[in-house]
Amino acid sequence: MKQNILAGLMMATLATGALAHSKAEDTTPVHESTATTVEAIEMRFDDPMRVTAITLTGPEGDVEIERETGMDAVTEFRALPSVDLPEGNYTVDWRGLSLDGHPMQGTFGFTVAN
Ligand SMILES: [Cu+2]
Repeated sequence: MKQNILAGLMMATLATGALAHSKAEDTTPVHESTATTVEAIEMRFDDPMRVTAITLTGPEGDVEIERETGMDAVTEFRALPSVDLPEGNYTVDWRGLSLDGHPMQGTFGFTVAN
């Protein structure tokens, strides 16, 4: 019984710790916005984040993007699409590690319409 309570407390603490980190709420393009052109994919974090993986998926599948930001933990991440994005809906998926080692992930989407 006592062990169950302890386990429950530890779970709650872990969950709270992960939730305490800000996600990349502040992005370029803005989540659910429509843009005519997209020159850069940007994400801003309240706490430094080491972005370990990022993908851009469009109407024709994965789009190659070139990281300007390396593998250091940063509050501002930037990557550039390697081609002009055709019209359609796009999703950015990223994974990262916060400074204290918590695995984080997020997603945001936008539309390109000329
Ligand atoms: Cu943490």
